[in-house]
Amino acid sequence: MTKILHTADLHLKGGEEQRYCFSVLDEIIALALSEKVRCLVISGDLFDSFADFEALRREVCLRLKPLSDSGCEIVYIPGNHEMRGGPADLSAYNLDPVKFYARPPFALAEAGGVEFLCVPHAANYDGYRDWNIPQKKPGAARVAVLHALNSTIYTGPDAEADAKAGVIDDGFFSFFSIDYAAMGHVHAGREQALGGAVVCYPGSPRVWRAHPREAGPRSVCLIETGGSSLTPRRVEIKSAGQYREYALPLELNGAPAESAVKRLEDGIGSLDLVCVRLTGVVEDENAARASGASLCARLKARARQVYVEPEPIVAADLSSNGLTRAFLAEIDLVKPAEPQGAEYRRWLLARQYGLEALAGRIAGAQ
Ligand SMILES: [Mn+2]
Repeated sequence: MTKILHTADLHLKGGEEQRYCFSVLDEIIALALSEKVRCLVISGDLFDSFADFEALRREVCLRLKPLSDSGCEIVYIPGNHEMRGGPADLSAYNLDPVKFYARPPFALAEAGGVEFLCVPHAANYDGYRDWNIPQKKPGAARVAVLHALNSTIYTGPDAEADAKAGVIDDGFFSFFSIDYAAMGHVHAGREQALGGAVVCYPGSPRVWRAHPREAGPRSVCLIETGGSSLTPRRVEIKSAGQYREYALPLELNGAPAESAVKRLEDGIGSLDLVCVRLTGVVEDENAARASGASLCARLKARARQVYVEPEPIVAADLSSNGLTRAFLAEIDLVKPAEPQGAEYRRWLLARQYGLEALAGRIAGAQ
């Protein structure tokens, strides 16, 4: 039995985020040590850019040294991000004690009875059927290490990165008798059986940016060979925090309801990246903007990073409109006595929708 830890897309970055990035790396290293894994596989985009690769690789190697000293093999291929702003071939770089397989088109390695087919990122992999790769040894497990898009598993737009990744077709996995494909590039995390292999994107182990595809717990994958299946077990990385997105309606006066802000605050962790869209109908755009600024300052005390985007519908003089006044008087009659709970939230939403409809109607009549 050989235990492997698989991660990808850490996107280590200097500057403001460096401390956060390294805390995530340290948690992954601590996990590899405590699980006594034989091999740590890093499937590309370990660094956010070539500049980060240059600036941080020495520090990364230092941090990985104790893991290597414990007998763990560290297998790493470059993704599309390592090459951003740098050379397309990084094979001249020595990342000792990390085994850095950057020479295109592939390298074969072996550790703990597992064969690793390491494929550094390339614009395309069209010629793979001509690669001279021996048959898999009887009884061995074969792991492909790739940073690429597979369109069967991930059908969405290639919006994980600004630069496009090479596409690997389904035939690759059966052609080389792959048992487990340790993939990188898709930050959301996916896995699927394809051509006899379990093809797995662990997803980014940290929150890289404010985007829905970065939502949910961040994790890495633990795999054990020797059993009947190479199904990965996901392990959550706690120091990553989470990406959380909210829509917070503003009142007519441009301020959010205090109870709604409190509820939002209660759901936030100190390591989270939080994005709040301010919605609703307001009479004064400046009041909405001021609320946004003060909410941002307030949430920054609770989270790692906060973005507040005021996007309300602005309808000046809405409350002096006769129809609006009648609507507000009417809906106030059915206001729940308790200013919290599901019933109150439904009432607020109904009031909000009503105001939005009225604002649209008044704008249309002008
Ligand atoms: Mn990538």
